[in-house]
Amino acid sequence: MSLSIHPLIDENGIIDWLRRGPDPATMTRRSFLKVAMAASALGATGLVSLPRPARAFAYEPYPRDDELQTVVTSCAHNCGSRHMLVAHKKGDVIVRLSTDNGAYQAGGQFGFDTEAVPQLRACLRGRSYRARLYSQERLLYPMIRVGARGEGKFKRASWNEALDLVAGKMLELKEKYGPTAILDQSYAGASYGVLHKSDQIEGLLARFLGIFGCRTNSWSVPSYQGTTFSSRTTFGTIEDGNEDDAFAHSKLIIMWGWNPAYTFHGGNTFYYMRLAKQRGCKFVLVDPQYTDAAAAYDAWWIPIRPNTDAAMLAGMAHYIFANNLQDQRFIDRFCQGMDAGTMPEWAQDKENFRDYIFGKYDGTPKTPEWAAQICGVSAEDIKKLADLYARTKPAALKASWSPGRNAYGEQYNRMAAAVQAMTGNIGILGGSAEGVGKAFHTEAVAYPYDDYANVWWGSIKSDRWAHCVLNYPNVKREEVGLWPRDDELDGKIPDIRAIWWHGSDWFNQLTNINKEIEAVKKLDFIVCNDSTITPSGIWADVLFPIATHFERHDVALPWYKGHYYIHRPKVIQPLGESKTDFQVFTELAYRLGFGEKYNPKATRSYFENDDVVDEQYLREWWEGRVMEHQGVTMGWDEFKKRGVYKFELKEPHVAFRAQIEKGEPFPTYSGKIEILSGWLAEVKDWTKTQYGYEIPYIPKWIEPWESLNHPMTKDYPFHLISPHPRWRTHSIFHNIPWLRETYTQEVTINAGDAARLGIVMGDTVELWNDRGRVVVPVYVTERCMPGVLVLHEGAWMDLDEQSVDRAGNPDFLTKDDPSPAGAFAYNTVLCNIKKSDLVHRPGWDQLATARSHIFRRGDH
Ligand SMILES: Nc1nc2c(c(=O)[nH]1)N[C@H]1C(S)=C(S)[C@@H](COP(=O)(O)OP(=O)(O)OC[C@H]3O[C@@H](n4cnc5c(=O)[nH]c(N)nc54)[C@H](O)[C@@H]3O)O[C@H]1N2
Ligand SMILES: Nc1nc2c(c(=O)[nH]1)N[C@H]1C(S)=C(S)[C@@H](COP(=O)(O)OP(=O)(O)OC[C@H]3O[C@@H](n4cnc5c(=O)[nH]c(N)nc54)[C@H](O)[C@@H]3O)O[C@H]1N2
Ligand code: SF4
Ligand SMILES: [Mo]
Repeated sequence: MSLSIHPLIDENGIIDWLRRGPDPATMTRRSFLKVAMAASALGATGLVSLPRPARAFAYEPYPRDDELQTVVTSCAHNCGSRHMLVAHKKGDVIVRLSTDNGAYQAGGQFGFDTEAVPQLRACLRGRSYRARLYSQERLLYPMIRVGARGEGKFKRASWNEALDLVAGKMLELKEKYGPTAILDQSYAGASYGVLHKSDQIEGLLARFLGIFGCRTNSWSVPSYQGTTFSSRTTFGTIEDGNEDDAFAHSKLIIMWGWNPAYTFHGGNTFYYMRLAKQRGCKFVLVDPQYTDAAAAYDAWWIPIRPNTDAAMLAGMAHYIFANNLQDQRFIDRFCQGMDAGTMPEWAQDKENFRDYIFGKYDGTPKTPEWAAQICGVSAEDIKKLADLYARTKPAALKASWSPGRNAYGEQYNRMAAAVQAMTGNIGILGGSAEGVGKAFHTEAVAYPYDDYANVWWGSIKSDRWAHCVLNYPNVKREEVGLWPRDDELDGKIPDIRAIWWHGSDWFNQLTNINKEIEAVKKLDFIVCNDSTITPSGIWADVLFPIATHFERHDVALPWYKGHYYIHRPKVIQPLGESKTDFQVFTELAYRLGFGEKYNPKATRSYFENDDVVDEQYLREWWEGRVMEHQGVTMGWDEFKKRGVYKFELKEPHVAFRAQIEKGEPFPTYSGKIEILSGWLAEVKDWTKTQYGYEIPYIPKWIEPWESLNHPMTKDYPFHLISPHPRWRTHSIFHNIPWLRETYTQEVTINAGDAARLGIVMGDTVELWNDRGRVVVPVYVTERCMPGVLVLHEGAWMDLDEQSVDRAGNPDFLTKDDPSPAGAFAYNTVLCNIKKSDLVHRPGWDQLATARSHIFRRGDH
């Protein structure tokens, strides 16, 4: 069997991605083998042949290391980190993957691994990458939909046919519906390379559609829009992060909605936190669930009702002020609006934070007792934590993004920043101002990034696209978070007729999928660029097969934290007929008449050979930016030989060190940490801003639209949160059998709640609310607080005839209502749960089996 013929294709050249065989849940081993044999027999008959056969196949006889060639590269993707992968290949086949061993960097040798220059060792996802590279779900040639949209039936097409179809449709859509007809849903699937970049702002698609003249932009970021809003407003920048190694110097680390054992934020976070532990650091976790990170560091767990964090932080602020534990010198020097003494001249009639906390304006002092009623944390614990934090120096309150993925997420992050500032833990080693937490500044773009980049004619909150499509033209600008313009298009609701997915599986990953399904039916055209079929791709009209980062030339960037670059050569030739996104957009640009403008270093032959041009872009970037701006003396050729460049910093990078130590201004309007925000205080008409709704100019507690304190708990008594999975990068890796063997998509419930509902470990349950219904196995534990359910994001949706999702994707239950600062309210969800007879399927990519839960069943 060879990948030159897709093993799942039928005699008419049609792949039916969704109907690949019997249900694994009901399949015996015997019937499974029969299906597997039938599938390989079909592949072997060779009904369709390719012009250029792809010779790669993963399971050739296993060669020894001395027969293999070693190539340094890295993972890509939006996974929370960036580690080295070392490909060991024979001919054009990767037969093994390993990782950093200290020997690849300049001056390093095998085993080299220091606090200043640690190894970049891959996690289990990275190490299983070969299974993704050579998976059955790889797209090997362009495909055009043949069945109904979403039915999953596609037919193979030639590149010429597919490109012509797309170029023709683009012209037609722009002509008929104007410059907002195509919605750009490019996202971070490939953001962390410098050349082959997918991204809402710096990405290849944004510039392509921008030059073409038809693009609606999606401006809000699922990860942390509330948090970015807070960081920009309070500190004037999202670069409020320390590098990982700074954690090793903390005496107290408060993991606030942060589980670095699962959800990576940086490449070596765990290592540095362990060093802190060894040096006597105390750990606290504020989270509805007792996480593995808390277990690893023996943290004091404070279970909190989801989305009530801003209230608890306000209660802490009250305790600190009331006991005069604040760092008043720091406040007086660096803060605006923390108290009456730090109010600027122009704001004498405005509220200040301290008086808000003491209840001067609304008659409600935000005491620990007041907070306790809201968060379910005792007043004693709130005081104890506030006392510990205020008296321990240096202390890192790491306010992660998840609690900010909430209806008023920006208030949580602004409140956390106020508490970080009042204790003087900003700009000092071992403290923390995070927030977004972006740390070391890398040079991030190697392709033309100019006046044409990120041009748009309409720009909306990303989670409001379905609302926009379904209600067009009767939509108010604030409902979709329309970004203001200074031309005649201002206020014009985009007439969205098409979507383009590039580096995103957004149909599976945004909120309220059932509403998206309604909206997608109204669209004229959908294109998906991806290297595998995805749950989004199933709904596309055209699938462009994209070469993975093993099959193209690039340089990898760290993810928010990390100070290094990893070379990513073309390790193997692209599988099947796949091309890079840059090749696809360049060729389309030629067909639409702006090829040279789009890719100025290329000629049209780029579609056949990208090597020379990509090398030119990368060399120019290295020599002109990295060497020029970052003091690197290693040349491009030497970097390529090594595969990695690690910066060695004189001291750990700490955000705002210069502001605190040297008195440089913060990059805000006032030059101070803006607890009272000057620009927020000035807004007159919120509907004319992209936010649409009022945002208070000091941090405040605002009740979210769904929570355990809401009357809706009568029908939906559980608060669902959906953190990020350890075993996947969102939806990526969901189809990897090796990883599936280690976990199952399951919902976590408190043991007391489960007992009350007659649910035991391993039962199949259904979760539902007004928006949708999903089926999953259940995990029963004392480690989750009562009233809370935990279901990880990213499972590949798998609908039955009644629109029930058998795979357990939480985004059938999440809500797409507009949150003022643009936060995605993924964690603001009420639902109910019961034992179910419905079938759970780990996913329609059913070769991947998930069996681990079977062995954990309560009755075994
Ligand atoms: N319920 C719930 N839902 C959530 C979240 C949550 O907390 N709860 N979190 C949200 C967050 S923070 C995020 S960031 C989103 C992530 O949402 P997505 O970005 O949609 O998620 P991924 O699964 O990473 O999908 C990226 C896709 O890009 C593809 N890709 C990778 N490299 C390339 C490339 O070079 N070219 C092309 N064309 N494609 C490529 C991958 O194959 C993959 O299909 O999910 C969000 N969804
Ligand atoms: N393994 C892995 N790592 C990843 C990713 C991935 O997909 N897989 N994705 C990356 C991306 S794109 C992002 S955006 C980041 C996300 O990073 P985070 O936002 O930090 O991560 P989450 O996993 O959503 O949530 C972390 C913790 O917050 C808790 N939590 C949820 N809601 C609340 C709440 O209301 N209050 C409190 N106090 N705690 C709450 C959860 O129980 C969980 O333990 O992770 C990155 N890292
Ligand atoms: S954390 Fe990310 S970059 Fe690192 S090995 Fe895992 S998937 Fe790859
Ligand atoms: Mo994210």
